[in-house]
Amino acid sequence: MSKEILVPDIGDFESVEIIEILVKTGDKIKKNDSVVTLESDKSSVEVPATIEGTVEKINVNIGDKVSKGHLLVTLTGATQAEKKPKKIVEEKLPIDTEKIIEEAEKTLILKNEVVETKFLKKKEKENKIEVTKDGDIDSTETKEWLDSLSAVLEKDGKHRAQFIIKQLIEHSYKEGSDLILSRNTPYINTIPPEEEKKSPGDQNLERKIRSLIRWNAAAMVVRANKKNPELGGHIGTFASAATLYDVGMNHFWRAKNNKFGGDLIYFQGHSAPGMYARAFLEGRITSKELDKFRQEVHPGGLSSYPHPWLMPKFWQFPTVSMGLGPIMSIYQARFNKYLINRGLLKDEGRKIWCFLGDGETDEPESLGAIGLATREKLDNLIFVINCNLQRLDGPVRGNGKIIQELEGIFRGAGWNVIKVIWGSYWDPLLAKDKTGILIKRMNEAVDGEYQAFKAKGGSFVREKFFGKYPELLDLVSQMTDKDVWKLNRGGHDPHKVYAAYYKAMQNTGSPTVILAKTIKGYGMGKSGESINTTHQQKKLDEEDLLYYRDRFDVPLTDKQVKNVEYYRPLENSPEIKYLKECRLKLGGNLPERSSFAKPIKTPSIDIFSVMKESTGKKEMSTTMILVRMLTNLLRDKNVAPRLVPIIPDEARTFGMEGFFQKIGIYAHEGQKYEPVDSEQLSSYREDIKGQVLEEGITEAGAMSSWIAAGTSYTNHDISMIPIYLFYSMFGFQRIGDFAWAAGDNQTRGFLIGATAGRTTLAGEGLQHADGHSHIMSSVIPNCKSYDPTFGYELATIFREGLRRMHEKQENIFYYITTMNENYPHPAMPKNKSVEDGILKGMYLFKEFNKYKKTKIQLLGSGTILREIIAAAEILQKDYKIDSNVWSVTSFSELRKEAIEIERYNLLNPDKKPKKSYIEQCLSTTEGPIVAASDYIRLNSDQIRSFIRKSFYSFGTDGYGRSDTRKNLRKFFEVDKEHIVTYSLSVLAKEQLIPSKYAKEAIKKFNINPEKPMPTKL
Ligand SMILES: Cc1ncc(C[n+]2csc(CCOP(=O)(O)OP(=O)(O)O)c2C)c(N)n1
Ligand SMILES: [Mg+2]
Repeated sequence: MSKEILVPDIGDFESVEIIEILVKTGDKIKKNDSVVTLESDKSSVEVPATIEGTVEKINVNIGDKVSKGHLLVTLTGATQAEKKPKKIVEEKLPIDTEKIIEEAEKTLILKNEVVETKFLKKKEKENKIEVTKDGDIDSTETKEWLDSLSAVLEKDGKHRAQFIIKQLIEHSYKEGSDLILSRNTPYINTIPPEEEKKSPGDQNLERKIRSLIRWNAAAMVVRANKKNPELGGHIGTFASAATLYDVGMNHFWRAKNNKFGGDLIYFQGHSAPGMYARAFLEGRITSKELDKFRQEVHPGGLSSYPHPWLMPKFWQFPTVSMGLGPIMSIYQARFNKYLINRGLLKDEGRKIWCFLGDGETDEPESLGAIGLATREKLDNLIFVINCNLQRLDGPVRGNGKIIQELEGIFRGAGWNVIKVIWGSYWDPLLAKDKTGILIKRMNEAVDGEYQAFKAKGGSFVREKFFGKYPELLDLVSQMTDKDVWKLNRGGHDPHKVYAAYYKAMQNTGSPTVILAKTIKGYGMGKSGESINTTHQQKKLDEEDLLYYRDRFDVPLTDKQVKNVEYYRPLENSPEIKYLKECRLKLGGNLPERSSFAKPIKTPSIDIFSVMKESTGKKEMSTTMILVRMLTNLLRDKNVAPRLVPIIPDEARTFGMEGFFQKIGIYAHEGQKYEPVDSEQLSSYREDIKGQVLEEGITEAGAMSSWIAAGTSYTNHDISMIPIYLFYSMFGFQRIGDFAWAAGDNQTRGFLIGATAGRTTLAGEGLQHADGHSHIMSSVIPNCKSYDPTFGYELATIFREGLRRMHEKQENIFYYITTMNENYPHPAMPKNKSVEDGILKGMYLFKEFNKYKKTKIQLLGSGTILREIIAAAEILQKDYKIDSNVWSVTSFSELRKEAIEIERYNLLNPDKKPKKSYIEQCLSTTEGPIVAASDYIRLNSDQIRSFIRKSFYSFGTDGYGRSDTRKNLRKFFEVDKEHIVTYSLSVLAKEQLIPSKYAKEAIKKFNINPEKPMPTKL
C-alpha cells in the first residue's frame, strides 16, 4: 500500500519554495525524518515525514513553489497514517455572545449586591465595637483563636496548623475580605532552636581558623595600602561575611574532581580578600602573592575582585559589577537543569550558591529574575544575602528592615526563605519571653537603630532597645552590659549558619534564599564596626590592629602586629590539618577553575557550501541565511546536540519558528497544553528535552543563559555552542556590562545582532535603529565583531568561529550582525585570498578598471556595501571613473591587527617594519579612499590612522528614525547617490578631477548642501 506525504499547514504562507530535498527514491524513512526544506521570504523549515516507509516517488523538484496539501513524496510499505491532533475548534453554531455577556453581567451585579450587603452588615457591626489596644477589638476572642491554633500545633504539628491557616485565609477572601495578609513572618529566625541541625565541626578549631582568615584578609588590604595608598581594597565586607563563607567552606561546598562536577559558588566581589586569605592557609597562595593583592600587572598578582580573565585557574565567576552575579547564577542553575534534562549531564545534586550584599539587591538584575527561579523550580539554587544593614555610604534602608523587605519579595516570588537574624545568645531570652514582647520589640526597631546598637556598646543597647519596655529591662536585668553586648547576630553564629545551610540543602521544589543578619566591619572596633564609613576602610592604625588581634585572639606579638604580619600556623598544626581535611572531604579546593571539555570537531565544509553559491535572482536576508545555516548545522552529529539557540521573544521576527518543532523549546515541565497552532508545521512545541532557550522578553536573562552555556566547558566540562539572536539595538547597548563580564568569564559563543543597521531596520525608529553596536562590541578585547554583507561571508565567519572557539578552544567570542533586508547574494569569488580577507576584515570584492584614468578606493560594510557597489557602477558609467570595491567585513578586526603591527614597528625601530593587513591591501592602490557603513563614522574611522592616504568616512551619525530604507539612506547620506557625489567631491579635492562634476551631481541627485548634519536633526 502506498501513502503520501503532503505539505502540512504552514501557517500564513502560500507558494513556498522547496530549497532542499532531503530524501532519495528507495530511502527508508522513519516518522519525523525530514523530507524537504521549505523557505518563505522570512524563514526556512524542514517538513517531517508523518509516516514511515520507503520512498517510492518524489513528486517535487527544488525550486517548486508549494502550498498546504501539495503532494511531496509517495511511500511504499507505509505504516500507520499519522493521526492529526484533533482540532479543538468548536463545531457548534455560532454562540450568541451578547446574550452570554448580558447574563454574566447580571450575575456580576447580583454578586456585587450580595457582597455589598455583607460588607454593610459587617460595617454596622464594626461601628459597635471599640478598637482596643494594638488594634485588637476583642482580646478574649483573639485568645480563643490562638489557643485553638496552639492546640492544633501541639496535637497535629506545624503542617496541619499551616494548612488550617491557609484555609482560613482563603475562606476570608471568599467571604469578601480583601485585606493583604502579610507575606512576612516575625523578625526572628525561621528555624527554631529545637529544629536546628547541629554542626559536626570542631567549633574551637573553626573559630581559630576563621580568626586567622579574618586577620590575614585584613592584613593583605592594609599592607597593600601601606605600600601604596592608591591600591584600595575592602576590609568591612568580608569581616561581616566571614562566618557565612567559612561554614560553607568547611561543611557544604563540594569541589569539582574526577568523581563529582562540583558546586558552583558566586562569591560577592569585594569579599575577595577573604577567599585569598583562606587559600593562603590552605597553602594554595603564598604570602608573597598576598603581598601582590591588587597589583595585577606583573605575574603572580592577585586580582582585586573575582576575574577569571586575570586569574584563570582560580576564579570562576566575575561578580563585582553588582547585580550580575545574582541573575547569572539563576540562569546558571537553570542551565544545569537544562543540561540534565537534555541528557548531557548527570544529575549529581550539584548546587549553585550565590552571595550578594543587601545593598546589591537594589540592582534590578539582582531581583529581576527571581520569579524565573521559582517557575523553573530551581531547588539547586541558594542565595545568601549578607544583610549587614549597610552599603557603601550608610544603611541600606535605615527606616525599615531590609530582611523583612526581602523576605516579602522572595516569599511573594515563591522562594524558600530562611532568616538567620539572631545568634544563639538570644535563644534563652526568646525562650523566656512568654508574652511576645521581645519579638514585638524586635519587630519594632528599624535597621538604622540596629546599626547604631552595634556601634555603641552594651549599655546603649540596654537603654535603647530593652529600655523601651520595663518587661524587657527585667528580662536582661541579670545580664552585665558585656553580656548584652555579646547578644550576637545570626550571620556571625556558625551554629545558626550551619543549620540554615543544612536546611537549604534539603529543600526541594523551590530555590532558597538565606537572609543573614550581620554587622558590617564585624570585629573592627571603633575604626569600622557598624559605622557609615566602614565600607571604605582600607587602613587600620596600630591601635585598631591590636584591637583586632585581641578580639580574635590571633597569636601575634605586638611587634608582629605593628608590622602587619600574616599568620599561618605550622603545616602540621591542628588548624591547618583540620582546614585541609575539611576540603579533602569536600573533594578539593574552591574556588578553582579548570576545564576537561573535549573539543568539538568543526563541521565539514559541505554544510556551508550552499551558502557559498549564488542565490541567483532570489532575494534573501543574512538573517535568513543564518537560520538556514543553523538548520544545516543541526544535521551535523557533532555540532547538533551542542547548539543552544537562545532567543528572546522574537523567534518569528528572525524566522526561527522552524526550530520549535525540530528541536523544541526547553520547558522543564514539558508541554501541558495543546498549542493553539497545533495543526501547523511550526507549531509551538515545549519539551523537557527542548534545545531552544526562548527566554521571554529579558535581554539580561538571555545574556545570562548565553554566558552559562558559553562557559559550560569549564563549569560542566562539556562544550556548548550558544547562539543568542537579538535585535542589535537591544544587545550591547542594553547588556553591555554582561558582555564585558562574558569576556572576563571567557565565554565562547555567538552573539547575533539581527535586524541590524541604522538604515536597514527601516520601520522601527529611534530606539530600534542601531548605528553603534559595532563600536560597543569593538571595545571588548576578546570579542570579534563582523558586519558581513553576503551569505558566503557569513558562512566563512561562522565556520571559523566554530573552529576557533570550539575546536581550538580559544577564549574569544563573536558578534555578528545580520540584516533583515532581502537581496540577491553572489557566489563566493574563487580567489583563494577571499576567505582569508573575510576573516581578517576586508577583501577586494570587485575591480572597475575600464578607463584606467582616475581611480578611487571604495570600502563598504554590511548592506551599505551594496550602495557602494551601485555607486561604483554609476561612477564608471556616468563619470568614467574606475574604482576598487572592497568588502569590509570587520573594521575592528582590521584595527586590532593594525595597532599591533604599529606597536611592533615602534618598539623595534631597528628591524624591518612589518606591514599591517590594511596597508597590504591599500598601500599600493590608486586614488583616495572612501569608506561607509550603516554605523556611525567611528566604525570606519577605526582604520583611519593606519592609512597613509586621503581617507573619508561616511556613516549614520545621529538619531535613527522610521522611514523607508531609501529615505533613511538618503537622510544619513549613505545611499549610492551620496556616495557618488562624495566620491566626486573627494576626487576634486585631491585635484584628480574638476569640481564641476560634484556640483552637477549635487544638483542631479537633489542633494541639499544646506541641510544640517543628521546629528543635529
Ligand atoms: C554596578 C555597581 N555599582 C556600584 C558599585 C560600587 N560598589 C562596590 S561595593 C558597593 C556597596 C555594596 O553594598 P552591599 O551590597 O550591601 O555589600 P556589603 O559590602 O555591605 O556586603 C558599591 C556601591 C559596584 N561594584 N557595582
Ligand atoms: Mg551591605
